[in-house]
Amino acid sequence: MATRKTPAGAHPERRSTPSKPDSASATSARSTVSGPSQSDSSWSGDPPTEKASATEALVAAIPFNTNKEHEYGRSSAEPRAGEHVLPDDPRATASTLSEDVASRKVGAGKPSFAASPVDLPLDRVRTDATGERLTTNQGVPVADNQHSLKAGFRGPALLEDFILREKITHFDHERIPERVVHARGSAAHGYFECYQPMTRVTRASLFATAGKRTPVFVRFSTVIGERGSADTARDVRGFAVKFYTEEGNWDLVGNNIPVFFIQDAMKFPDLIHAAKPEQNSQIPQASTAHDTFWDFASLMPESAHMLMWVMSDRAIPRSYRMMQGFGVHTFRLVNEDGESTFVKFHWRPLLGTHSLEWDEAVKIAGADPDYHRRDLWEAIEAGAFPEWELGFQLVSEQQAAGFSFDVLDATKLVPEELAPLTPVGKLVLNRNPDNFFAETEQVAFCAAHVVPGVDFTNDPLLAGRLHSYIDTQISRLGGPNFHEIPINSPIAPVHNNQREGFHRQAIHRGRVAYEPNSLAGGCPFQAGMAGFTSFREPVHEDKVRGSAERFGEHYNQATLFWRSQTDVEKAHIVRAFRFELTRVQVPAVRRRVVAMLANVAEELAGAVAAGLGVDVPEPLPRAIAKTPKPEVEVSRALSLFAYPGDGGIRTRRVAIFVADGVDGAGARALHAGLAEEGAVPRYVGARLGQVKTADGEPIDVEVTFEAMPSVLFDAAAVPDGELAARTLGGVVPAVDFLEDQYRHAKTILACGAGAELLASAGIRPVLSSGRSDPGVLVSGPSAEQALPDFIKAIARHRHYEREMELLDVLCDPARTGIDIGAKVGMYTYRIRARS
Ligand code: HDE
Repeated sequence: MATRKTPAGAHPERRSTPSKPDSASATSARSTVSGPSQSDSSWSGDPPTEKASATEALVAAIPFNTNKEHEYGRSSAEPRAGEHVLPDDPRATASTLSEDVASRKVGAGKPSFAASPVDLPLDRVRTDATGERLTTNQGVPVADNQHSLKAGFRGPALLEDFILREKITHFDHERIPERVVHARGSAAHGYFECYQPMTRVTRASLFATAGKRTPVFVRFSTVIGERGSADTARDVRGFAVKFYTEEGNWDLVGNNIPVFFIQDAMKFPDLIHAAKPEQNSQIPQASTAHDTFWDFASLMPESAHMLMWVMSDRAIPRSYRMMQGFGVHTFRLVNEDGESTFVKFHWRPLLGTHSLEWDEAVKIAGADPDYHRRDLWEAIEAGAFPEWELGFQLVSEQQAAGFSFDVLDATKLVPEELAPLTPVGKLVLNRNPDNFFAETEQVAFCAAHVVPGVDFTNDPLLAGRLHSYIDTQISRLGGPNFHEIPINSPIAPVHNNQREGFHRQAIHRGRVAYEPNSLAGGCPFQAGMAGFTSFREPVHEDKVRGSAERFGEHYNQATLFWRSQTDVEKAHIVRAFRFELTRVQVPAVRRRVVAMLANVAEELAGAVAAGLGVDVPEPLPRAIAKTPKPEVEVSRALSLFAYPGDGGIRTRRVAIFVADGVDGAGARALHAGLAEEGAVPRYVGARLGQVKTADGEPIDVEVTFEAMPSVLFDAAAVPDGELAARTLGGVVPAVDFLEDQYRHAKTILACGAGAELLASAGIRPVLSSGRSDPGVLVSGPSAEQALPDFIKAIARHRHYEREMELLDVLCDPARTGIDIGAKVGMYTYRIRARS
């Protein structure tokens, strides 16, 4: 390796010594909460392992700050160059392992140390400081980054110190306003691949040919919480996709719930003011469980349908990767002939739709507030790229006119029984951002960003959004040129006569900035029919403020949603309403909500009322006299269990309990077998360090029961080993861990003597009905033999029989007439392992 010339007294440039990738670093990129303390066992590596290993080597190469002793006294006036080491493997200093996933938006993607600017928007602005010296923003090398300029060692600091002032000034202005809604979010790059030409219905270029790939940037978010709030709050999730198409950017700015609270943009500021922390106290953070929200919601009965979704487990997803996305509004697709079809956009995750338990979500908010952010990041780093399928629900204008509801009303969905989904392509997220601020924070989505072939409808909620998004970026991103921020800039060329404004990047050549012109040969010229043309919808009515009659029916689809839920989902909805309304302080508000629910379903209102200690009041009066008969009574697609996914256990986190005396071969077999299936196994113990196994080969504990409690795992295994089981039986966090695994309906395996630990936690492999619990596996001592059944059980995600003790309810969403109130009442007792 060539060594750079270094000034006298400075450190010669060094390179970190590569170390053999080891088991210690093997899972660190896949589960970033903790890593083991030892790194001396052998392991055949893979990219995440190698990156972790290279990072370890780089850090170990600088064991302490060798400059510190030169920063005081006379010698400090002649600063030494900072000690620095070049990584042996460039991935050690890379932001993300997924950097080497190339894409048209992000370029070749390799961490580039040679300055080779390319035209593509993001690679052009990527910088990497590996091996570089520190400079000011003007590129002036900084000799000393420790001290301000002073008149004498003990003298006053000097105003002349432009280096200090530049550094502090920049720091003072680091923050920008957070998004007024959807402030908390996480994002990733990827691509959309078209399955089949959809030219019959749209001229949009991304749907033109099978196999065509369009780069995307996708941001997921919660709505109400601030930028630093916990990921697992009960809330709607944003699902915003920016397609960088050849004909400009298309932003499909959707949610994980297919309907919305309100019908008209006029009410959006009211809705958000009611849901955000209250005006006087700024309490509560990231929660709708307070007076102002429910006061507003119960005075706005059109919110009933959305409230059902938000009180369901949809609002506490297990992962961004395991939730659906919806465009919510009815849009139009327009083909080459100018013909239009109504469309609803649906994203379906390949991993299926899965959610957390409420008690789990609450505990995760403390154990790992970045739970969803970390989950997305880790999956992409590990190469387990999340995927969704895009489906079109196509409806003709004539068909829509015959529906009992109005497709322009965003509080209504189109049941799949009326219009099935046509799969049109897949979305794959395969690269993490390099820099959160530059990409995830500065990305600016806008519901008005459409491309030729996609158009709007007269949905009055959508109309307000077409204005709002650009407007809000102007204050959030500091001016009208936010489209030039690299993450926002299209890969399609941009030419127009818009000029100047804060932070202009483009240097427009020539003297002409108007059209028509002849001095620039008429350029840029309007595209005519090749450009975006609005669908020629005839409009001939009075100018009014008001709504169509069909908008006045508020409950049919809330009832449809309720009826389409399984018993366990219904019980969770009831619990959520009870929780939220218990937090409401004004009894009259609670009563009004129950009166609203009385219009949705009697059993729902009854069960909620019982939890609040009130009788069910008279139902709220309806806004329209005659309720239209709905076309569909039950829609299977509305149950969370309708899409269990592909049945794999990829990226599922599994705890393997270890302590001295554990069956080492069994623990290792579980670790290896689960990793092979793409799961993320971790050795969990009472402290970091090694445990002595029964076969003498030690195991490195990767994380402790306290650092990563049960709620951060999808399943747990206790290998054989009498001494280990006895020891762990006395470790309170280990016993608590198993109790929570049980309580949250997760899979638990105990091999051989490991069953003793289950007994310490009061866990039995049978349900109280006497049937065996499919999620509690008690096997013989051989972990290897137990592994296949363990994997199958984890793939079921949860074993809700434990809650409901009704095996068949999951298969029979049409079931009705069950006394949910009684079930919910019993829930607390039944689910406890020790009862
Ligand atoms: Fe938004 N919404 N919204 N919204 N919305 C914003 O735009 C707004 C609505 C959605 O990851 C803001 O850039 C109005 C429905 C997502 O950056 C703002 C109305 C749906 C995101 C705004 C709605 C959404 C936003 C705040 C009613 C589902 C996050 C910052 C008329 C279809 C995008 C920003 C990201 C963000 C306004 C209703 C989805 C203020 C006025 C319905 C996913 O412009």
